[in-house]
Amino acid sequence: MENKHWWNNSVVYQIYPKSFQDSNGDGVGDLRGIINRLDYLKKLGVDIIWLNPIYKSPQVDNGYDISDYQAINPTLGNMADFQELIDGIHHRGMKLVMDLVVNHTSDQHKWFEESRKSKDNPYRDYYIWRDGKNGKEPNNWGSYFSGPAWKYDPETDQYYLHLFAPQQPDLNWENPNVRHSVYDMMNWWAAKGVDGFRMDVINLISKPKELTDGPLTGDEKYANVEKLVPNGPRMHEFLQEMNRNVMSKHKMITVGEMPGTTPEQAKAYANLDNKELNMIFQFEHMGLDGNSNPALGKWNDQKTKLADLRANFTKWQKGLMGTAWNSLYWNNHDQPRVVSRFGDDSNEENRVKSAKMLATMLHFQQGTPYIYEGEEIGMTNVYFDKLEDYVDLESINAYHQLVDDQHLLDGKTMLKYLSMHSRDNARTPMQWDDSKNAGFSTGTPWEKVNPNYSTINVEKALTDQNSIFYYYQKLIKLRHELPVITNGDFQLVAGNEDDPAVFAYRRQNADTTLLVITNYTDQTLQRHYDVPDGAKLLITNYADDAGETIRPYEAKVYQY
Ligand code: TEU
Repeated sequence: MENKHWWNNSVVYQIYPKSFQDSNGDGVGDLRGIINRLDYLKKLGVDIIWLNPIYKSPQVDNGYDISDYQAINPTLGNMADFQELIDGIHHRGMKLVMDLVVNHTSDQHKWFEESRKSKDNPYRDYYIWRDGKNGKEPNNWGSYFSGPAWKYDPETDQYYLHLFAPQQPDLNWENPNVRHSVYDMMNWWAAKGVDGFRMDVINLISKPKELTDGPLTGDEKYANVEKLVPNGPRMHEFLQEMNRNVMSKHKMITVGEMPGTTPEQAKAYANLDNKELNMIFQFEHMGLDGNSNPALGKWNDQKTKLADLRANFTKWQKGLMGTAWNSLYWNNHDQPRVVSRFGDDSNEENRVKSAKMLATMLHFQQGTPYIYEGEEIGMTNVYFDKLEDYVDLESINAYHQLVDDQHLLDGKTMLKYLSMHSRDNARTPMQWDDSKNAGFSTGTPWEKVNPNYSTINVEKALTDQNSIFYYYQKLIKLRHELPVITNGDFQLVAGNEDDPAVFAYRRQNADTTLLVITNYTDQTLQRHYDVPDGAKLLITNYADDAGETIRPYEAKVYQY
């Protein structure tokens, strides 16, 4: 089967620019730093680079609060640097995807500065303003970052909606001027050569018709907007309009970030008919750990069970097969590091083995894999043990709400949960070598470097043929070479449904079968799988094949 789109067998590499490479010693990564590392990414073999937001921003939420969509944040560089970056990417045969953050802007965006001035300002309706109710917020919604989702603005005696921080007011997508301003801006970037967009919380842009109170469960103080807002009534209309105005005019790749989305919904958003988006980021496999009290949100210390992970991956693989397209990811700038969360970073051998095993489990599925910076060398969570080390507003706010305000957790427990789930785990600087600050910066890094950089770094990975880096390089190469990874059917191996330790599946097209076997545990196991004579061992994280003995964190793939 021919690939339908240019990106069908591509692999994406995600860069968090603030943490990737600082070139001028100010402690913050920048565009020139990325330019200087393009050959490294080329060596890894990725096809597409996705940059987290690089636009002008007060940095309340590290660039997800944009004050000018058509300017580069000065700490990262300028438009000339950007041009050099995109040219450098294209010159190496790679593509560039930008972050598109249009559910909200910064409160310092000129639209909002106008909007808040008066009720009859032409920009008033760019945002969502409501009167208070009995001297309180218009409804009981909570923001993603703790506290209420409304902020009172004395200037006009009304509240505005902010699903994230108060400095991130939500845009009013009901207003056609908002929509067309966004489309114009997207076309402006496309004209600069941008090859696609990763759309931040795009399934939140269409709000429910009535902004009414939501139910409170357990100890919740505010209603959970994740249950109320995603996938609103005009979502498909807006995305189709965006597609007609922007995507249909360019050779683009789009991925919508969509918390709270099921395979059924994904089929409409990322249908192969290409009327809306190419694929979405869904979150189901990110929420399989968790706890029974909804008020604690994502904060817990549970490890995801293989049975849940397998059931979920299988559901998505089968659910979208032939009708829509999956994105495949283990982590990103909002999630803990994959090897710490799903694997085993307790010792060097298990870290390397489990990182490769998890990469195998994911990269042989159908969809587009995303590799988050540092994943390819097995970077781990940083495990800060003091609140003062945390930088991320989500983590700090959650601590204050759950410990100081609601007294639902003691400080020690919350620190443990933060050390496992805080977004800061993903945001510590990229570990390039064992020199000062891991070679990230000659200045003081904006976020502390993980102290394990002397053992885990790029320089070391590149000198070791058995490193995680070369394993990822091979996985990427296999995806480019073997159509079955892109177009093959997905089947769980018979009897694997109930296996608590091993995930085994087949991918199959008319001429090739792959049998993927991954041990999620540190135990040595015995398993029988039918492997035809003459099957070739395509890739493995051990030096040899022990047949029916499956060793700790072993991964192996047969081709026949
Ligand atoms: O994240 C959206 C989102 O759903 C997050 O709240 C996510 O669930 C949380 O970070 C997990 O802990 C996007 C961006 O990826 C994130 O960095 C931004 O802070 C957020 O949108 C607001 O723009």
